[in-house]
Amino acid sequence: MVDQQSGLRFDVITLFPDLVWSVAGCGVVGRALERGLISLQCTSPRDFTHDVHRTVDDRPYGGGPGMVMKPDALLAAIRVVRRSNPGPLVYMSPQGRPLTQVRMRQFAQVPALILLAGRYEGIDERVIDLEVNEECSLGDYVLSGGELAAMAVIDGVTRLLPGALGHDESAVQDSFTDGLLDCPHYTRPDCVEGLGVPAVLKSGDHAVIARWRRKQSLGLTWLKRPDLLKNRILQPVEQALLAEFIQEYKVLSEVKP
Ligand code: 9WO
Repeated sequence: MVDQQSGLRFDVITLFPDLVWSVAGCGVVGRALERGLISLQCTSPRDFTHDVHRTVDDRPYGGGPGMVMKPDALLAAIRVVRRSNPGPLVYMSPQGRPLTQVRMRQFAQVPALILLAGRYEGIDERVIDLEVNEECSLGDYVLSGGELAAMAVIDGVTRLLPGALGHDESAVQDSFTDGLLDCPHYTRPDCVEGLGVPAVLKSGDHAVIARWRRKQSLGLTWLKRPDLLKNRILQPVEQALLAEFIQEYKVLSEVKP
């Protein structure tokens, strides 16, 4: 049973548990594990094989290059994990629905998740039919396996859990909490190879600073990720800030080119 005290329970089904653990030991996820905010278990389908070679892959029906993850050991591993993890099984693959910060926030609300990391050219489709609750993608590119994608989910979800970040870190003001890109950040020294810090950030006027940051977020989203603004209705205040940014940007690009 899921221990309520042990926080969000992650199970990763993977042929490379060492890879998962090597990533999980570091940073925010490592600390969350130490503090019991999350728990993590890895299960390898290889431990559910019965032949001497511990075979987990086989040639694809229909021919062609590459191998496919065999369904038998994989299904056995999934069913053992399901006995102690009641969460949805998420298969990480480029065929999945693109992950978003909204989905990360939803995952952070569930008590348990099972992440399936494939290898080779993929898993037998019938495992998807029988056991996969959701297929998720990080983006339109192919990795050599789903482990790093599974770790991206664990990382993105863990940092949203209450108490996962230190006082100085903040999950509230990041990129995408608001559907916009983050504003630029600066720290000491005041001058780096001739480049200074926007004066407003040294003004001490928190209202003016907040306004500048909002304007930068809107403006940089307009410049770098206009797709994010497409399906979004800007408040009148935001409209005005973006208009200001665009005006300044046009003036700058007239003197600069
Ligand atoms: C290989 C491949 C080759 C040519 C055209 C399409 C292709 N897709 C794949 C493929 O999906 N390989 C996978 C390797 C099988 C499942 C696990 N692997 C994986 C997962 N690679 N990349 C991911 C992944 C997961 C989530 N978000 C981005 C990438």
